[in-house]
Amino acid sequence: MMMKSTTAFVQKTSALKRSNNKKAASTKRAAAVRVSAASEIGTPFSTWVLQQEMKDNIDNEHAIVLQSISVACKQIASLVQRAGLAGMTGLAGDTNVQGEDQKKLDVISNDVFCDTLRLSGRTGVIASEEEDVPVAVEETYGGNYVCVFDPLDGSSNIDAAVSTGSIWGIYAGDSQCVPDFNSESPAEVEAKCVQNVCQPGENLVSAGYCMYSSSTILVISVGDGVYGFTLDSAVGEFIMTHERIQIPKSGKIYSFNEGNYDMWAPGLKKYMDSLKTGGKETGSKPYSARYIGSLVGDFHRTMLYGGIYGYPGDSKNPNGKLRLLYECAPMSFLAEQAGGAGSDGTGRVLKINPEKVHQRVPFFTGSSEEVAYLESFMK
Ligand code: FBP
Repeated sequence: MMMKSTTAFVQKTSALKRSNNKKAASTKRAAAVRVSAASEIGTPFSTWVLQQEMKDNIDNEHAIVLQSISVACKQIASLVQRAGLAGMTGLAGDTNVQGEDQKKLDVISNDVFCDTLRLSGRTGVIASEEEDVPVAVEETYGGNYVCVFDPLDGSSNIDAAVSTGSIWGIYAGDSQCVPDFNSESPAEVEAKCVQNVCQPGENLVSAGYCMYSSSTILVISVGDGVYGFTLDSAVGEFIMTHERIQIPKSGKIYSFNEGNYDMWAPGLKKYMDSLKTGGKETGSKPYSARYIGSLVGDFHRTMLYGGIYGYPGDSKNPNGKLRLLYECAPMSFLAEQAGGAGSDGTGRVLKINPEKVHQRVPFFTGSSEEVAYLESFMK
């Protein structure tokens, strides 16, 4: 009897234990599901874009423009990867409006971006680093979004297969300023296009870049945090790998072309010298220098590791080298959305009102404390 009741008791408790374990396991699974539901890592880009629309961060027209840009980036990623194999390295034989020798891939990437944006039917005006003037899109079915872009940044690195990238910014079109092809002269249409694109960065409704490197990574913000998507070539889709990126508040990495040091202003030279003795914590370990020579590559590393990237003005180029509209403003939008900063040395780049489409500005971006420290030498 005793035995029987003990066995029964043991069986009962182990059954109880089993069911408790089962319950515990299912609670854990439920928790895991909840966690995975909370974390968006693994979300395909196209799904994320639809989710932004459901959150009213963007409208359907804007969603279509973003999807189109992701397609253009996939095409450029494949072109860049095959450049050496397909004879697409070297010069195209022309110069762009900046007087720079165009690389073959500069021209091809520009065509890819222009065609994809035009055929999306949702852009009204597009402006590119490789186009002299902004172009009014005739195939617009709606949306009138304005897209400014650098189709292939860091072109000096292409032939060496070092990181390059595409950069873009999107503005809402100026409804008072829609070009009318029927009644307006080409000059009037062009003037309206320039007015549409020459908007301060704080008017941006979204911005992003795509880095072509050991991985192809698309980084974007629609004004509600910064997200990163890595191209999974097996499925041909960008998959979320970086969620709500936050730039570390400070970081001991600087990224400047110090070859221009002698042409810099005394304040900037003093700043650069201070980094070699620990910067704001004098006597601490010196900053490390990292410079790929491609804004997208240097910016992406700065987003993840912290530190500062800078392209100052100097005695030869008082406004530096980088273009406000399609390099500095989009990157400043992303930096600020990630808790960092984008400055011209004295104030926010996003506040600057562009006077010309290809206007250059001195540019400093990265960790908020590092940019503030630099600015303290520039005022
Ligand atoms: P483009 O390649 O689009 O003209 O961009 C300018 C750029 O290549 C940046 O990507 C880079 O940070 C910088 O110029 C490098 O300039 P430098 O060779 O003078 O250091």
